[in-house]
Amino acid sequence: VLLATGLAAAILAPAAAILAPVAASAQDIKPRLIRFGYGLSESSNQGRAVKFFVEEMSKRSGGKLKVKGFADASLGSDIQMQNALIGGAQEMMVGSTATLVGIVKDFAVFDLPFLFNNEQEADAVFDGPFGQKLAAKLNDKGLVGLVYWENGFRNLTNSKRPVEKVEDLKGIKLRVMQNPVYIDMFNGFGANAVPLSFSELFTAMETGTVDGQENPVTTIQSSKFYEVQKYLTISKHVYSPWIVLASKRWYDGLSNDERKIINEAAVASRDFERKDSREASKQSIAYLKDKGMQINELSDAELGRMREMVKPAMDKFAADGGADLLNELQGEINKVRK
Ligand code: TK8
Repeated sequence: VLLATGLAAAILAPAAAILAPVAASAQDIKPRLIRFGYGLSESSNQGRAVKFFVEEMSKRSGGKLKVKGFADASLGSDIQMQNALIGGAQEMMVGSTATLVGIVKDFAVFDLPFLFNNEQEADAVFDGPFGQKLAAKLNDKGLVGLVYWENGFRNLTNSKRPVEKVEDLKGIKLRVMQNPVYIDMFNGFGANAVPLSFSELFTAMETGTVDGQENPVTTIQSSKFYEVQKYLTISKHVYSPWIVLASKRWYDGLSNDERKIINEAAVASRDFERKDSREASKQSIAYLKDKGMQINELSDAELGRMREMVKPAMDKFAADGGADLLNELQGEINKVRK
């Protein structure tokens, strides 16, 4: 049988090659439904990029690979979805790398504050060998890390008072992602860090369970945080990526052609998402001001003080076995800076 199949393939191959540009059917693609979960709303930058990915997958597979996006954490929080992917109950998702630290601890290196100066440095590191090496560590854990999208530089909001100096954070109950670096960092600044999933955040702010949070301006806009938060402080304390993940169990069962389509559509979605997010973020400040938020920027002097105050959290990360990783990351960033 094998021989016969081989022979048939050898005879058919030239014909398939001729037909290839016309028909995706010459490729080994089965009709599939792919559930793609995410935490933000459909109208957010995340939602727009998922929509782009859905369309790319359809185009590239002749309509066979049907991706369905599930917005607003309707399939679960980042951590719940990661587990669903590992178990094979869900095919794909996008979420913060910061919530992956329970699975691959090394991702915490990206949560350390004030590493990247701009988006171009981030792109080079995430798309380069360092970002790829970390993504590859997910393979043993049942996940495939496809591409990094931009979440963006994170800024502070709260309902209590303007934060002009770090002391203003004192006693503020600040929601952070479920990640030890964030907890240490904000406790170090004098806030009371409260780890919580993103899907619980709006209600927590509305009911006063927490006073504030930190996220990029695009998210503050698309998740309507301005309805429950008065003060926005531009601090850009961390550059935060999203990562597009696939269930390894599911991905391994696909044909080479199907995997190729997914990988290429993921790269196309990355390029679309970064461009779109960067354009959108330029409009966000004016939008949020218009919605009644009081906005201030932290001075360089104040940011310098924060860098000092966060040293214990950095040292703890290094002492916890992260020293080499941090050095390596800083080395990669320096390469781009040159
Ligand atoms: C959305 C999250 C969000 C992240 C957070 O699911 O939790 O604050 O910034 O984008 O991944």
